[in-house]
Amino acid sequence: MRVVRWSMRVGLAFGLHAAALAQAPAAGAHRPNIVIILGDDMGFSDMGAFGSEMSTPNMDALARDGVRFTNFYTHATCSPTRSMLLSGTDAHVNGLGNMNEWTAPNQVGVPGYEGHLNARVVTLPQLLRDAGYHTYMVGKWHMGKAPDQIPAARGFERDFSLLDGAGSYWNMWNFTAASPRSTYTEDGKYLTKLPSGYYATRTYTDKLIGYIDANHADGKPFFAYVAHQAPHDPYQLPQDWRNRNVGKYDIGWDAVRAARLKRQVDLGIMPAGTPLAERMWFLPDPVQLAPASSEVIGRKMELYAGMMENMDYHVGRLVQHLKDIGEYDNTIFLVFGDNGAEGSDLFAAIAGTPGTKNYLFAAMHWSQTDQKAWGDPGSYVAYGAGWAQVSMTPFGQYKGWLGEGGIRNGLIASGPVVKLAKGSIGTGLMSVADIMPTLLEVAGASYPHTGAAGDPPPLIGKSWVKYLAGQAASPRTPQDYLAWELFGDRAVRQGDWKIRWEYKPFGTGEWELFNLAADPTERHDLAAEQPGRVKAMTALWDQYVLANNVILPSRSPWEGLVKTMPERFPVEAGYPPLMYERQFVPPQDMMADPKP
Ligand SMILES: [Ca+2]
Repeated sequence: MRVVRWSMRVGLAFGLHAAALAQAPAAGAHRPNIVIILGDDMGFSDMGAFGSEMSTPNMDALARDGVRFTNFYTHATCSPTRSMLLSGTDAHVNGLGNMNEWTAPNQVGVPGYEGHLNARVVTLPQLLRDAGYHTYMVGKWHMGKAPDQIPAARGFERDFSLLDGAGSYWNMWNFTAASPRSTYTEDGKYLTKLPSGYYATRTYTDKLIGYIDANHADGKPFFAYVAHQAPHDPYQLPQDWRNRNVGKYDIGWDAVRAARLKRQVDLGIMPAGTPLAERMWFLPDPVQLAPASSEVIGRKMELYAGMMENMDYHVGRLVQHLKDIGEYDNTIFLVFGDNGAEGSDLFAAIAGTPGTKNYLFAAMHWSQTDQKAWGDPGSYVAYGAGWAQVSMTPFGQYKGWLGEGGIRNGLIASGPVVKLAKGSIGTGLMSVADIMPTLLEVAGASYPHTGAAGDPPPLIGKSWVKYLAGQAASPRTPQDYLAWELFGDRAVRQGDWKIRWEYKPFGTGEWELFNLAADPTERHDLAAEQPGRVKAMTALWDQYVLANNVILPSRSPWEGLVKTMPERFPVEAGYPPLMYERQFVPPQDMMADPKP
């Protein structure tokens, strides 16, 4: 109760004196700081607090001090999620209706598909800054590189940013011949080189701590957007983080996934009796792998674990610093991954065709394939679909797709506005688009009225303030729904129900229907049994398309995939029997030597 009254009071005060805010820092002195920690491609179960075997004590401590949420949704890839986070509007409205990298011919020039965060929207940092917050960003931006599109132009007072979607952790190398160098900005200036001693995760953290300290004396609250590159591939990391899990993953993805699910049930993250989603049909049963293959494949997951553990270490440095300067207790933390874990081979997609310029570029700059040097500059390691499914335990599919494994993520919220029991687990239906209205309410900032021309577009999310205070069972009513479209795949969730349309072979090329309360891992398509419900939910989809100008792409990265992947067959334990047959050993008492 106290928190809500407090924010209403601040909200009123700020509504009345909005223009004077920037000049009145003292008025906001007791408003909480806000830290968003985003893991790039970090999976639902990759934090210890969500069932991981990896060592993430610092994020786990935030979970113990706060609340974990298990029904939180992002979008299926990086830039659409980030655009919704920072604008509170749907990706098809704010410019990321498709990833810039995959804009389809029929989307070129269409408003909402600019490939960067467009000028229609106002951003969270812009409004928080207007409301008297310091606004800091470190890490990956991925929402435009032109001078009017960079973090400094979209509301960040200080920034150290990688503008690309990914890149080396050690230097300015990027992936393609057309874009061979990553672009970075610092405080709105494009960098010619990186600071000495650069390592992405460490440098981002150092920079942020510097920004916080530089302005600490003025007493204004700050908003920090910590958009870590980690644990996105390539897995490049310092030597002393590479060998902390040696041999741990040689047992293969099925065993690790089963152990994670068991821990999730013990922790209360998933209900008892939850079955794992089926192993993706094109992956081998790891029991069948030869020892050398197990070791090589396991090594990739060891490095991924190193990426996670190193990121957690730097999260811990930030948290400790806030404790040291007396700001921890007055800081809200939101920790989550921006989409499902990455199961597609990005490097093969970019550089995999022999004879192309990208292939030549990769051969020159990413040629470090010696396993002992995995993690060094020039090495490219990604863990593939088997481990991505582990990262998304217990769900099916992964980044890029609209199965739960593509869009559902673990969320930790802690700090002053979180009044639910410490260490508890919330199951309300939440969206990344909710974060902007939530934080505006917390900060006492208001969203501008939508004008006659429709700008800025209205916020689509629901504030969490009452929910976090224990005054609502969920931010959403049973009628409210969430919807997604990316690369032509579509989904709607309303209450416990979800419909999903995906390209073959991940989907069926038809609408599927799942009851996520009874079947969280989407094993039972109920569309044929409940045509009425499918019809009602596809009407919501139609509504979503109209409201957000969704243009299904004329070309999709998934088209033709069904022809390039192994066909799907039902999986049945013990079949085919030949794979499970053991060597025949005759009874000892019937053995005899050959006669002369
Ligand atoms: Ca991502």
